[in-house]
Amino acid sequence: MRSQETDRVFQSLEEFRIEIPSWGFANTGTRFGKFTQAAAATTPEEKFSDAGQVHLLTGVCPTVALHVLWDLPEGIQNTDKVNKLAARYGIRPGSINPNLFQDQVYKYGSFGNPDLSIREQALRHVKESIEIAQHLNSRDISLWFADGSNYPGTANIRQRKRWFEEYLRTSHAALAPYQRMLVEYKPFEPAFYHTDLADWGMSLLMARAAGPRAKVLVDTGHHYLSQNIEQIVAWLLSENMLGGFHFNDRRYADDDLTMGSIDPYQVFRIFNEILFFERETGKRADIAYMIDQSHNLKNKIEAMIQTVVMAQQLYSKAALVDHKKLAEAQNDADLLGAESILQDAFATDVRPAIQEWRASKGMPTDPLNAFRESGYLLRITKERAARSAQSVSSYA
Ligand code: LRH
Ligand code: MN
Repeated sequence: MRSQETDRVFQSLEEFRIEIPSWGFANTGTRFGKFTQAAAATTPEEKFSDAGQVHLLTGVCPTVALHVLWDLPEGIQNTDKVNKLAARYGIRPGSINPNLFQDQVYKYGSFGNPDLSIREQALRHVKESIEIAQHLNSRDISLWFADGSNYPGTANIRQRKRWFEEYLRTSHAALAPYQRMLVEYKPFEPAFYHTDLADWGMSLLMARAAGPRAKVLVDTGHHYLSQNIEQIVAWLLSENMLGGFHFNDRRYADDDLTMGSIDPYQVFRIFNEILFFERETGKRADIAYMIDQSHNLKNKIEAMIQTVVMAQQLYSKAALVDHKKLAEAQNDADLLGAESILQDAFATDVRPAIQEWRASKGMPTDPLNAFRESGYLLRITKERAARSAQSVSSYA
């Protein structure tokens, strides 16, 4: 007979799914360089293969996020191949990420660029990305804009805001009825004076201006250290404008470290606000849980499995919070009572219950260990060593 606690862990794991990023399997670095890994994925097929392994071993990441220029360099023409890869490796295309930051033409911005022809080029890329998503039966178009400026006075911030409203509205009109547009914000980098979509309020206003199927995407690394991210999450839920997350962790800025590696209680507090909202409203929030990390030093597949396992632990800990008792303690201003309800749930070791759940699903109780024993890494290291040795390691 399972304990009530174990039942809650089981129930939470039944509903929790998280999307993994194709770029998490590729060689990535910082401006100081890139330390290449022989086993890194460089082709869309290798990314689907690695993502398929993570889903096979964990069972909870059925979709992989794709970045258009990196995974579909020929655009629409690549969609048949991608659909075949999805079928072969047992993982479906997830959110589609247009790339409006890599091309030289975007030096002074994309939708915010003073040059009309470049704004129009950016719009064509977003529209093609929406069509690609339709060919892949993907629901979410995940938009992040590097647009901004590096020096005071060099940008008309209000004019750029009007252009963003216009082009996001036009993009929204191209969405199919089942699709959504997720608008991500970031306070700085690569722009270091102003960023056009710098915080949750700006993304919320832009999403509202774009249309009813536009929501806000919260990348946990895109906040100043002193910001209360779970309060932003609570407000976006209350406004019915929370569309999804890019989970990662950081000590300083947008470090894109593995989720829960620095501040696991932060993620727990976010999940707690979401489950509290769902318990209070009695309805599931329509949220895309996604990972957005760059694994510069850790083995990329192991880091991804570690992240999915950590996400399951933090989500099921949050599921142990008794929200009825919490609401009573809050109403009674019982500070210690309310606080300890969260701390007790967070301190609960849910790993035995999670392993029991995996066993009940016929999945390996320890996915990371199962991966290490699978021999997959050895095989791909041999297969890929020659190619990845060619990839450049220096930034400049
Ligand atoms: C920008 C960002 C965005 C992605 C990129 C890989 O910092 O978070 O979501 O497109 O990382
Ligand atoms: Mn992101």
